[in-house]
Amino acid sequence: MTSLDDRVRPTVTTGPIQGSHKVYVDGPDGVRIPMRRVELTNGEHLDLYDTSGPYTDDTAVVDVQSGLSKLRESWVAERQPVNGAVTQLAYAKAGIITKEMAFCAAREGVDPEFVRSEVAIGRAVIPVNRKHPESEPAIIGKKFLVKINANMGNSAVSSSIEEEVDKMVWAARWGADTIMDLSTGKRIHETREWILRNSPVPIGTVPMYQALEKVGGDPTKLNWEIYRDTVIEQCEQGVDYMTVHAGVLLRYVPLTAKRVTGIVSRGGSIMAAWCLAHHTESFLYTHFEELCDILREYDVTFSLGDGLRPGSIADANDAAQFAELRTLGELTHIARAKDVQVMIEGPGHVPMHKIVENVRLEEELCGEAPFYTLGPLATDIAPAYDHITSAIGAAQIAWAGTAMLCYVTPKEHLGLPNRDDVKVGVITYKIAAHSADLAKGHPKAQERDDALSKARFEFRWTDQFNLSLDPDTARSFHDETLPAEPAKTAHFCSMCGPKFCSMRITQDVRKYAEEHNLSSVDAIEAGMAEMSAEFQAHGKQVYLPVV
Ligand code: MP5
Repeated sequence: MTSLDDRVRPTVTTGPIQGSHKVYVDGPDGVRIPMRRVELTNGEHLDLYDTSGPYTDDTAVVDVQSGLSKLRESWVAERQPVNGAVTQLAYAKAGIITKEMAFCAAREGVDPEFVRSEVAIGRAVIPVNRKHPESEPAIIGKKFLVKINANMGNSAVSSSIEEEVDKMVWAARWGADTIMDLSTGKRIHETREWILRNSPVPIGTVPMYQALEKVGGDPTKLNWEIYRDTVIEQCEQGVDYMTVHAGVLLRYVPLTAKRVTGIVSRGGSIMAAWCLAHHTESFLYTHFEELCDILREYDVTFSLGDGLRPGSIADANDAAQFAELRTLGELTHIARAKDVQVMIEGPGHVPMHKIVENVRLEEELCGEAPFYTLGPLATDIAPAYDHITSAIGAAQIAWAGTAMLCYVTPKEHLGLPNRDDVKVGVITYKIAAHSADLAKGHPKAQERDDALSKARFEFRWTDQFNLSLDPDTARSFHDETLPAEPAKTAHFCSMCGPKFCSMRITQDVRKYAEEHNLSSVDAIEAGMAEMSAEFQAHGKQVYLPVV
């Protein structure tokens, strides 16, 4: 029996990304790791990290009405609690390598013991609610590949369950490592159920949004009991991590009074309104230990929200932002002592010269808990291009040690993203994350760049497309001007034409060197000497008469 309403009929994209197919590689402890294999025309292949789930497996039967198969069901059922807890953190502290840890290790190409030790000290998290057995575990921490999150969810103005399920599958297809369902409109519970039962990646939420809906949208009517019951409801459904804005304290609210953009976090502004209306400390803060006890039962990870993040360049790194960060640090240590996994959310809008300070402070105050930032946007002047303004900041903050980047789509500040915006956001953030992996010297990151560059230099156009983050768009751009099949092996494209292709000219130089048994430098010199002799032979004239 499925819990999904059969009147809802989503259609999702299935089948492999062009030029690749799903393979499963054997990992430690009997786990099988899904990978995306790109077959190259020179007989080689490259296996890529794959977040897309069974949807890209040609042999899998996809039925969204019944949901994905429950990969982790037996893993969860087989194990006993340690010290009364069932969290990855508790197991890691006890020296136990779980199947989830083994799975993450194989995905990242590292030793399982390394995964365990990073989780044990809280520098990495594996967000895996026991009640979300469909998900394929992923590890978030600065010693691992930089991850990206894609936000979705409806609003009171726009979207349906069908659209949100489609966007979820679509985002995972293009590389989203986690997805947040930030629905604030109608049918929040049902939308989330559909997403959870069909998502191959961990799902995050902000429970406050649904709690607010339960009290008719009036923040002053909220209370701990309604919030707590909403959290339990979402834990039961299988949400893997939850944003909790527990660092917005009553005394911090006045610190935002002179800001250019005030409080831009939805959760943050709701809590500030509640604290002011009741002139009482936030119930998220005063009940934090109880909240830990709930999350611990399910192994739900905290994503401690940055309710006071800067929403403009002018407000970056101000007193309100850093006061909250200090409180998030205090809460991190409380949660960890209770064996609950923790990530810390970060900004926002920050100019480039103020980015690194954010990471250093977060690491110091929050004991290196994985940092999870929203961009940041490096400038405020480009609405409609904020996937780019934010990817500039995201690449830098990831390089400095941020573990997960929350994407920003071209619709940011303007409207709810559609399917096309979701893809642009995901690809843009894969660029930022991968650039940081390269700069951090992740051992396997450069393999893909090298394979693509080699294909480019050797005019293996199809391989160049297939190795790219977005093969469909790369191919269609090329084919816009040179659609014929022979152009797929031609030694030029329409950018420069046949005579001006630098790569072809370089190849000619190399060929010349080989034929004349010379090194490249010798070949250039020999070639110049040959040209010089020709020049002399023609009477040293720069311009020769046309014959
Ligand atoms: C939110 C968000 C919700 N947009 N992105 C992440 C990574 N977490 C949470 O935002 P808000 O505005 O703080 O409620």
